Amino acid sequence: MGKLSFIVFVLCIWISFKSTSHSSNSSPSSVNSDSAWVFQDILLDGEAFEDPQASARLLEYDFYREICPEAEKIIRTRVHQLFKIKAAVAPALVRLAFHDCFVEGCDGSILLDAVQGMESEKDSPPNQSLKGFEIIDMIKSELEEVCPGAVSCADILVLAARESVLLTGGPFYPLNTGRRDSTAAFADSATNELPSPHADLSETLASFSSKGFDERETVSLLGAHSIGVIHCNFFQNRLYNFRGTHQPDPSLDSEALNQMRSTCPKKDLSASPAPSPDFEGSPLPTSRSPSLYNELLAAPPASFDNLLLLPSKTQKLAMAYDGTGPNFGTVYYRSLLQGKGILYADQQLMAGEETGLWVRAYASDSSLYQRDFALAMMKLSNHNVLTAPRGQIRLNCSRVA
Ligand SMILES: *[C@@H]1O[C@H](CO)[C@@H](O)[C@H](O)[C@H]1NC(C)=O
Ligand SMILES: CC(=O)N[C@H]1CO[C@H](CO)[C@@H](O)[C@@H]1O
Repeated sequence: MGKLSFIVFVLCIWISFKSTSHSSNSSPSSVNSDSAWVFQDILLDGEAFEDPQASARLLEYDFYREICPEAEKIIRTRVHQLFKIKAAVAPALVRLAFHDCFVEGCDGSILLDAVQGMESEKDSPPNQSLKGFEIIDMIKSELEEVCPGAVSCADILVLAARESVLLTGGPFYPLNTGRRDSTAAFADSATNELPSPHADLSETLASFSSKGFDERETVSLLGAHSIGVIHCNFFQNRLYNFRGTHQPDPSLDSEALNQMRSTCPKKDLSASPAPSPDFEGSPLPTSRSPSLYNELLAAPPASFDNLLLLPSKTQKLAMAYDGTGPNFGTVYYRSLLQGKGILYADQQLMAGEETGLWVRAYASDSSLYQRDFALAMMKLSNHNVLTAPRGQIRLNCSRVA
């Protein structure tokens, strides 16, 4: 099955190259000159930029083959090593890439620190619990030693996320490279556009559709919740006081309710701040506390069983779908079928006819899910990318060069 999916991907890429050469009306013998033509077309035709996937045609297969041939291997090796020490790096990196690509495209803007005159996406409420910045920084430093100024932070991020998906049992998907880094961050967009864990189905669909994802793709992308943990803050209201009713969410299965209540005891709501809207759940309740990298260095090697649960302090205050390995995806969709979705936004997928159909399909057909998830991740990773001469290659992912 893996082989078949791979062939499908290679076909997709081949088709996209083919359509590229048709649209540019130039000789199909040279991909490079085709790209140059397409590039001109796009520059001349401003409307092309309204298609968030248009610039992705300017990415190339193995873009770094000459300027930094070891780049992809270094990224892969580092992610594998860190994952062995602490598997929580995988969901952290997938989530980081999602947050980057969803807001203004995959341009590394999420990685920028705030400076005078520019707020950081990191500091927008949905980013409060993001982790993994240190990992990207570490990989970047290594790449800077090997081939200075060559590899973009945006590419490092999507490639690291791909390795993470693969390591947790998800599919491989091919990625072209050549993304460039933004020279600005988009804190307002990050606050307003990221989907919320409390969103109902129509809000979730509207949010994904504004980025060009249809219902099928939305359902498959949400399957990323298979991995990682979700802090109680993000669903506490469903357990005790759903929409001000002082009752639990009626769509929640009673067995799941009891289990979730014992993990997340009732707390004095007046004392706690409203949870920040964060679609991807939260590995940690507070802001950028101890760096994940430092935690990694301090942590003993994790076994595959406990590796998803992040720092012990918060272990008891979070739930997970435990969908790694062969369970990637299917456990998540099966739990939705049983009314055991952790986030309201997850469970809402059962509230729509078409989305419910895809939940059912993915729950029973893991290879269909792997294929759809791979295609959706490719699309996400190509969303609104920056290619030369736009953007830049940062030397330090945390600041504009
Ligand atoms: C990258 O930039 C940030 C913010 O300016 C700084 O704190 C950090 O030390 C820099 N990292 C390296 C490796 O120079
Ligand atoms: C990880 C990170 O930078 N978190 C920040 C998110 O935004 C809040 C403010 O909205 C900051 O206080 C956090 O430090």
